[in-house]
Amino acid sequence: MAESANGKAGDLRSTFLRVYSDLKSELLHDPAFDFTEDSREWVERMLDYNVPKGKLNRGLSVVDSYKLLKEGKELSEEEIFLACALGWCIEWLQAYFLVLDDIMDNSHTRRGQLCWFRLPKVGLIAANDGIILRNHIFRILKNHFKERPYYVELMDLFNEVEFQTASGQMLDLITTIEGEKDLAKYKLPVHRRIVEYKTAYYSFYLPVACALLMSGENLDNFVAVKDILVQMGIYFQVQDDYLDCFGDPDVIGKIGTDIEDFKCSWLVVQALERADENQKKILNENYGKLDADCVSKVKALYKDLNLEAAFFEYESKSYEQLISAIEAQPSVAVQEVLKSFLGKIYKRKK
Ligand code: GPP
Ligand code: MG
Ligand code: MG
Ligand code: MG
Repeated sequence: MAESANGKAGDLRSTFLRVYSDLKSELLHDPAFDFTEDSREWVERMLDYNVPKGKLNRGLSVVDSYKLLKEGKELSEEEIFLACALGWCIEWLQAYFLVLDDIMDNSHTRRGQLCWFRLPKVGLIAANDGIILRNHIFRILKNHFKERPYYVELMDLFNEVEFQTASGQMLDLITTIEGEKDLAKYKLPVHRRIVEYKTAYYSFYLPVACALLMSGENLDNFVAVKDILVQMGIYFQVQDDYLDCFGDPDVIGKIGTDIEDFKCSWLVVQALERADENQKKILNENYGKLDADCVSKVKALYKDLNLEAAFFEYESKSYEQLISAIEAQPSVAVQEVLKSFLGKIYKRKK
């Protein structure tokens, strides 16, 4: 296993997927619970549906980052397994967030299939499945990291990041409360705060922080790295907001709901900055309505205001700023970790 995973990217992916099967099998035979046949089948189906179907960027980044921090040294089979297991903990965290986020956002599809809660047999059982997914993270950590010197740090990291994400999600949700909807609140700093917390910490800081802990580093010494990763996470969520409206659902695997949901999306913030009084009126009348005609009017306005061009400009500017911040980092290995991460998301279409 070590040989192939030290080699090409395709091999790493298959190694990573093998570790998924190992972890799943352990969880399905967890001695802390006396599984019935039905419950074991439920969990297996729920995991296969929700955990390994994404791009796996976050999870694979733990392994990539760990390798780069080891500066070309061959990794042992055990190190590869552990880095993959930590990567999977992040994929489990992501599955947990997405299962619940899709209920909260009233979404229809995710990763090219119906949202889990939309399956007739599932419904609100999905809420408990989210809790199970969350608990699996700590089962995996306990099974594989309990004897490691960084075990407590690792648990603390997952807890802190989960708290930040749930708090960001709260900000995202409370801006859309029925009866209090007010587009005048939607300014760039409000958007920035939401996306920093709901996306950046778990998607960008967490994978690198996991790799750093595994390498024996103290996270307190990486505040500047954290700051760059948070900036990258904000850029990533702006892309997500853009793709929600302008992406191809067949490519991104989900149908956007931000307009219907009255979300404080980067696009609506930009539209409000550029709109004249008449265009503001169109937004006020049509944004946040569960009606295809209203959604079309908002999308037509986004086109009139040339938000696609505004996004491309934001994208190049963010890229340049990130590259110069990365190149100011003293460690070349750290620079490589950050550049590899940025390379995976720059100009993404999904
Ligand atoms: C992305 O928001 C943020 C999350 C998935 C975090 C959810 C956090 C919870 C505590 C449930 P989004 O709604 O824009 O994502 P997407 O476009 O993928 O639905
Ligand atoms: Mg959401
Ligand atoms: Mg969502
Ligand atoms: Mg989105």
